[in-house]
Amino acid sequence: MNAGPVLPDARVEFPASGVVPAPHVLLVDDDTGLLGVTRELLEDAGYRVTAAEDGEAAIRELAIGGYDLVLTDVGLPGLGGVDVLKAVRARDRELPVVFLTGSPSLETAIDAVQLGAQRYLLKPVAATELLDAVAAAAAEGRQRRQRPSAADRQVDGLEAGLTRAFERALGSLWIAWQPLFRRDGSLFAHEALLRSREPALVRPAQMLAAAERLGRLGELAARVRACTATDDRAFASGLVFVNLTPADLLDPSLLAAEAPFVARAGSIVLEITEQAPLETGSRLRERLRELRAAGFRIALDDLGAGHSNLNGFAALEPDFVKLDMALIRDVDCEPVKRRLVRAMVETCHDLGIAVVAEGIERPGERAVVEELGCDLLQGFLLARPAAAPLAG
Ligand code: G
Ligand code: MN
Repeated sequence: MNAGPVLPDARVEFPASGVVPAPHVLLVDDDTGLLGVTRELLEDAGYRVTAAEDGEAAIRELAIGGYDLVLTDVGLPGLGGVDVLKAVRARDRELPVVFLTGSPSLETAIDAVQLGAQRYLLKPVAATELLDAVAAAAAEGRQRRQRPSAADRQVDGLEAGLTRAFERALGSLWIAWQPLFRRDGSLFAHEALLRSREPALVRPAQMLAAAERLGRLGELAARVRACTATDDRAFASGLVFVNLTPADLLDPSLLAAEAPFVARAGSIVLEITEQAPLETGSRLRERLRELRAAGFRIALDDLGAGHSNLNGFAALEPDFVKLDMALIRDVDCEPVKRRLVRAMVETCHDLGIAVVAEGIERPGERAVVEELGCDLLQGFLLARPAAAPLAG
């Protein structure tokens, strides 16, 4: 560690303090003579410098933080420059590090490159070369800091991938139609069910989750309504049930005069599911009045599912109640479910509400819901959702 840097005659100019502070350099060298000369060189060039005489002192300084650049000798006693670089990288992926060595080895050079050291300088180094390397590393570091971090970029990348998948799903959206039958077996209506051809978001729940994450639930719902309302086939054979969230219910575009959905209102039943608590104030009452005036009918969906409660009965005053498939499943074998369905049907009929039994899969379930007075039947046993609605 002989010849120190030759003093330069040019100064690096930094903006006046108060705007951008001068870069703060952590300078690490066990050769105190060289440390002093280099420090003076950097300070004269406008840098703030803190000196450390060994790796341990350097790591303590790094823990305190506030550095813009590290300039370190490689051959330190004890912890070496590579250890200092590892300590830097453990806390900061972007902090620039410049290595200085009197005895270069392939091993430390490889470590330095792998750990992202910006420069590898050989002693003796000319003052201008040192200052150029430090200035370039500081500028690079500043630039990297202004770019989003690796983690931010990763999140942005996932978000962009999700956006692309969601848009492909919207573009390939289609409606599956599942019939609802009267007890005598005649066709009464179809439920419109969201589907897409995008492999990453095939399940409707995945598509809804993506829309929620991207803040595009309203857009998705509007697309479902448009696709539903423009398919004449289902309307030719009866009513059409469409799923809405409580938020969709308040969406102004639902009643937009030019929407094909509104033109069909007299044939549409809005199924409201209580995944999110229903707002029960005057705003909802007023909205329901408007929707009914336009011709829509209202169904309370998924009654008896874990997330629903009985609040919707009073808040919506529905025309239809759909008993959730959780309640229908094994209703022929579970006396408690049978009692619950009986009580629900009785209450609904008292209030003039028609009851739909959803998710019927077995003949035993069908027999019991019919016996208990359910008015309408839906489920895989009767018909699976399909690309084409049944003809009336
Ligand atoms: O929450 P909602 O009731 O709108 O859910 C309808 C969903 O239930 C649709 O995705 C439809 O495919 C599904 N479904 C309809 N009938 C049955 C059934 O008999 N069994 C099961 N497991 N799912 C059904
Ligand atoms: Mn439904």
